[in-house]
Amino acid sequence: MSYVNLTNISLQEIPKICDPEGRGNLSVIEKDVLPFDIKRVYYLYDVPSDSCRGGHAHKELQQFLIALSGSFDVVLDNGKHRRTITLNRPNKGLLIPCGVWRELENFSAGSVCLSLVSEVYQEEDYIRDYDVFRSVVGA
Ligand code: T46
Repeated sequence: MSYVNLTNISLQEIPKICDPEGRGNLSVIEKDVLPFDIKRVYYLYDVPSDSCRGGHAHKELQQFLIALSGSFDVVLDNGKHRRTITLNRPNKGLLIPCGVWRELENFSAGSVCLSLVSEVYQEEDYIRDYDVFRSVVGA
C-alpha cells in the first residue's frame, strides 16, 4: 500500500440525463466510468447526524461513493494530510483509492450514501487502527 496524494482525489461527474418532458433526471454508471469492476454494492441510511461512519482504510479495496439523497462529509486522510469533501449531489461521486483513511460525518436527515466497491467483503482488507495505518503508509 503506497502513500496517496489527496489532491488527486476529487468529485467526479456522473452522466445525467435530464428528461425533456420534465419527468426528472436519470444518472447512469456504465462500464468504463469506474477504474474497477463492481463486486459489491452497499448503502448507508438512517445515519444520525452526530454519527461517524468509516474510521478505517482499505488495503486493496477501491470505492465510489455517491450521496443518492441528502449530504454528508467525507474526511480523507493519507497519514500526513487531511481533506474534507462534501457529497450532496446524486450526479457526483467520489472515487477513493486504497490506502486512504476515511471518516464519514455530518449526515443530513434522510441522506443515503451509496458505495460501489471493487472487492467482496473481507475484514482482512480493513485497517481499523490509525497508528497502524500511519506506519503502513510510511507517514
Ligand atoms: C466504508 C464505509 C463508507 C458486512 O457484513 N458486509 C459489508 O459489505 C459491509 C460494508 C459491512 N458488513 C458488516 C461489518 C460490520 O459488522 O457491517 C457492519 C458495519 O460495518 P462497518 O463498521 O465497516 O461500517 P462503516 O459504515 O463504518 O464502513 C462501511 C464500509 O465497511 C467501508 O468499506 O468505506 O462504509
